[in-house]
Amino acid sequence: MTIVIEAVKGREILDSRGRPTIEVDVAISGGFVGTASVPSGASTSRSEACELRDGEPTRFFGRGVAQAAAHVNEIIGPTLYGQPADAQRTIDDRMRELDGTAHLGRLGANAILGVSLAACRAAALARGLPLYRHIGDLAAVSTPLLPVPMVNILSGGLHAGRGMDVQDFLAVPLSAPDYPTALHDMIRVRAAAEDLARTEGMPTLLADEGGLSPGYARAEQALDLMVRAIEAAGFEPGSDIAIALDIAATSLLGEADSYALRRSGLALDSADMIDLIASWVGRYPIVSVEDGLHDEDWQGWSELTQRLGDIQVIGDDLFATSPARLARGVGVGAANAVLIKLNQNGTLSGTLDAVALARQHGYATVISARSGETSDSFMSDLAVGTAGGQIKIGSVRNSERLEKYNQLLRIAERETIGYAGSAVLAGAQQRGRNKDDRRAAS
Ligand code: 2PG
Ligand code: MG
Repeated sequence: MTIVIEAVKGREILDSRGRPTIEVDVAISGGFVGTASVPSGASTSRSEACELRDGEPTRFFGRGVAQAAAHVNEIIGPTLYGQPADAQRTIDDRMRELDGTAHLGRLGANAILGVSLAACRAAALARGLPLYRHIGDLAAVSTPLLPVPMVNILSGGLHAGRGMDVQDFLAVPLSAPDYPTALHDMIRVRAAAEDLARTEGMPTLLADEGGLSPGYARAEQALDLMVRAIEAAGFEPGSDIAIALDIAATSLLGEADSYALRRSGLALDSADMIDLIASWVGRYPIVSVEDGLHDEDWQGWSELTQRLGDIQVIGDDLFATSPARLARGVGVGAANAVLIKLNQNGTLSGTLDAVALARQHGYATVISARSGETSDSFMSDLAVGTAGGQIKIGSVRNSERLEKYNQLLRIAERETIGYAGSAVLAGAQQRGRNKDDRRAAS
């Protein structure tokens, strides 16, 4: 039976920061309706797909998306009526053609992504399959996998009023044997960090992704707190639970390509930044560093990747979930892992292409939320269906985050689905070998 698109409806809703975003319903034959909504970042790459905002100062401070919603209703919808709903790539290609710009700025990547995801969900319903299974078919991945969650504990940067220079300090479960245990471990670390912050007179108010924002001037203070929280929760730092950083260096750019770490009073060039990051990695149990340098510092990225050796080096703003940028990175040895954000790319098919390319070149993938989110848990199914390996949702607070963690719990009830485990982190195997060598030498 052919299932075809019968109606497409776009609307303006509000996200977790109270800012407008797009929600779309796609109705298909058989009475199935898929609904999806679109996230929005604060620390954005200069290369990500274009989020269309009205710029009308009297509505939502210029952040309205009424125009993007109108594009869904008046241009994209009518073009797709009668098209097969399960032909995801054809739908996505048709929308790219219709837009006609490289970054989807005419119709808006927010409009296009909303339709792309809602159509996918409607097709999954029509096929009677869980969303992750349908996504697995689209991605040609036959064995779904539950991802390792890297969980936000402390925030600074654009997620917390620049209270700290580094944007996010995250915990990574290494020893948990399954997803529910990993999530429970993260809850324990988050609670311990909050207890320590309270006891030490730090604020316990929440940053944009539900983490704490202690506002330390120096990253080392935050790293110390992370280590103490891991210990206070009863874990061995570096063996049971490790640390990941998202430095979000593009948003630190000061004058003449220097990095302005204003809270710590430093102005650094690329080589100094690499030294600073390497010094943190040498002193703390850090297993993953994201966006240590800005999104056009390709030369610096190759050096950073070599220098950090056996840990995970993630490109977020650098790659902007663009297969072309990822291919360039592979060519010059920039990073060994890629952050995957649906709205940086603009369509589901384009996002799946980025995941496939990463896999082909041995880059690890981390499926990621944005700092502005909705209750849509599509990304959880994306992570499982593509066997993405790792997921970054934010902290274990606030419904827009918890809905995504909870969706993974629901999926985890199906015992046929395995758990990725910490071996999926880039560099993990090399780290293991180095440890064995050290043991043998002593
Ligand atoms: C990031 C994301 C999520 P934002 O930098 O990785 O933490 O933040 O959505 O603000 O780009
Ligand atoms: Mg990032």
